[in-house]
Amino acid sequence: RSLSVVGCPFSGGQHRSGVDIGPTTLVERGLINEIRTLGWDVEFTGHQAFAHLKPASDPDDGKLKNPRYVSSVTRAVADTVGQVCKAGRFPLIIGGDHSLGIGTIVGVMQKYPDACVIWVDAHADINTPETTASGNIHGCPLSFVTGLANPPTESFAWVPKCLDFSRLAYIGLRDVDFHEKQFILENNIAAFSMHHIDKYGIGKVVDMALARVNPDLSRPIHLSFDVDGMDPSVAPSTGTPVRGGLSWRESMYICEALHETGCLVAMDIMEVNPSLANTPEEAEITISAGLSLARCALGDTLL
Ligand code: DIR
Ligand code: MN
Ligand code: MN
Ligand code: MN
Repeated sequence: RSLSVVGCPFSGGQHRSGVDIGPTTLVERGLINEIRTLGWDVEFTGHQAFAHLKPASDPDDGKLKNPRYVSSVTRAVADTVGQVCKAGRFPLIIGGDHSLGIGTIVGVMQKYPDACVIWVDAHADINTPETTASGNIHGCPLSFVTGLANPPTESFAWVPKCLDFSRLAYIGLRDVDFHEKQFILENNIAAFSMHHIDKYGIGKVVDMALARVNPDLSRPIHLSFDVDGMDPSVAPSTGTPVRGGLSWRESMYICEALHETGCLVAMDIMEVNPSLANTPEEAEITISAGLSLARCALGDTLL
């Protein structure tokens, strides 16, 4: 069991600075050792360097903000993640904002073209360049990789359509834009909101999500975890917190249950932004949450 930590200090997919110190902080707080303790052979050779990819000028592409920078960075991340997967290693990608999901999904699909994606998030992140109200690309990655917007725009012409709607499941949704709801319904995407978690409990919801996208556990699983899927009481230091989210245990349960399938091949931990904390305790609990999500997905057991 070998794993590479891919640290992605990047904030260009949204407007709040500081999410780029998420990965550096997680590593400073002991991420690498915690994973080694679980028995993994961990490779970490420093965070990805993106500064040289930043263009001198990056005017909006339609509504999209920082299009060239986000495109170059996510393309580089796709290459790195693809190489890690092809080397038979598990990529643990730590962000950074969720536009990085473009790169992580494209990279994972290079090695595992039939993988399914479990997207844990308060948001659906499936706006197109036309429907985005914010212009922030972290609200768009799933429209790019599913081909809903294909090609997304000139600046993202390199992005392949690599994820079928039938292989995508959401857990934790509670702040979904009007057009995103239409896309989810029209394309019959498996979507489990907080309402479903209240109604059925998290155990049943994970089972139902897997029944939709991986019924006989024959497909590899890529878990993309946006920490704003968690309730702000347990993950407050993030750019777009939304009330009424996953509890600490519900969040950890998702990771444990996906680990138990034996199908997990990649994981993203995104949108940790320690600089947005109002108090040191807020940063502390959010970082602890990120570390704990990683441990639970990588085989830490309660007993
Ligand atoms: C909103 C917010 N749907 C947008 N998305 C966020 O900007 O497209 N995603 N915050 O994480
Ligand atoms: Mn997200
Ligand atoms: Mn989100
Ligand atoms: Mn949204």
